Amino acid sequence: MKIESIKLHHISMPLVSPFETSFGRETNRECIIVVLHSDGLIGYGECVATRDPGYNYETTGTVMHILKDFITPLILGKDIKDAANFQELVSGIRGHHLAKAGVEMALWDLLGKKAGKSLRELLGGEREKVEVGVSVGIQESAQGLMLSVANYVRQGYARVKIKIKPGRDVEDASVVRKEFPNLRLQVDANSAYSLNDAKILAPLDNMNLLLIEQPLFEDDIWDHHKLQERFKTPICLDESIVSPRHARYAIEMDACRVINIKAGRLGGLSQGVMVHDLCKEISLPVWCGGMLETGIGRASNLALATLPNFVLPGDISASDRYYARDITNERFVLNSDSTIDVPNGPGLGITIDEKALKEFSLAELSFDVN
Ligand code: OSB
Ligand code: MG
Repeated sequence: MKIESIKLHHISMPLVSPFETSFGRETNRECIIVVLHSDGLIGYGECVATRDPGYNYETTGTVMHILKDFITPLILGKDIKDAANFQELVSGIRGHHLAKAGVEMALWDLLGKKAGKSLRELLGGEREKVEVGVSVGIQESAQGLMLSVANYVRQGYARVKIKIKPGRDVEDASVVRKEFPNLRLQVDANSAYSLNDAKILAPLDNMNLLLIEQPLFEDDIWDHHKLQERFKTPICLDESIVSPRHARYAIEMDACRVINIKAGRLGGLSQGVMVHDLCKEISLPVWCGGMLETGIGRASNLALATLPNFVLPGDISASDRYYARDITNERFVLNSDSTIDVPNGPGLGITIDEKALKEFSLAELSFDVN
């Protein structure tokens, strides 16, 4: 596909409610939307970097910089065959996975539209709908958290993840567990603990949690091994797994028993599929993580989560859990069995609400072949 033009939209969308994690609180979600033109077709992608470098070192600012000054010159006017070809072209750029993944997503959308196939079909996914859960941010109090969880359970979410941080961990989890003894429940610390202070997490091991996500620093795969040794609950890595190699390291070190796959963090859907395949070989369960995506990224996550080894529910909630207004015309809704239908139109299977995109726009950049 010859890339004839590239458009970058830096947008900010109001969340229906603030989302608080161990690294901060977001009331608006910023991200970068990538638009590629080729042969009369338009491909859309989403770079999931946020305004602040809290989850990852990348930000909407660094993504704009890397896309404008490094990725665009490498791909504009080029004929790109597939995702592997794209990865080869950008292989000289170290890191900046969130930036690369947004472009790769737009390329997949184009490839699907050209072939008349959905992204699910291109990736080889099997299911028409995927099991999902909801990720609940840190609330004012443990009681407030319980009420928030109750509200999501009432809506039909059969799996709930709660965010934890030092001072808001064991009690929060135990209040929720008491109220919902049979709920599929998991926690996510977003790297808020060191191996030393992880002692305080010990009671979590007796709360029948599905998993404990990323308790330690992102570059601490070895310490996660030490922690996993002491816990019967599976440790799940998110931030630590930035490439298929890191997935292999974590597996070889027995640093986790579950992996959260995010195409953004891994540098693209193609890398997400590689981690999936690696884990499938040894029956290590994976699930699809989320980054409060717009309808674009949500469609991509749903397609990825149709691969067979996504055996745990993903952080892919219904559109109304995040945004009153989205930039896609399609809105994703929760089915009564805690699943969401996977789009089956060509590519990502979504269309853009241009008016919304414009209204949420903070800045825009365009690059054309002459
Ligand atoms: O760690 O999984 C995470 C959101 C932003 C950054 C990191 C994370 C999250 C979530 C939200 O947990 C998942 C979602 O999109 O619903
Ligand atoms: Mg996480």
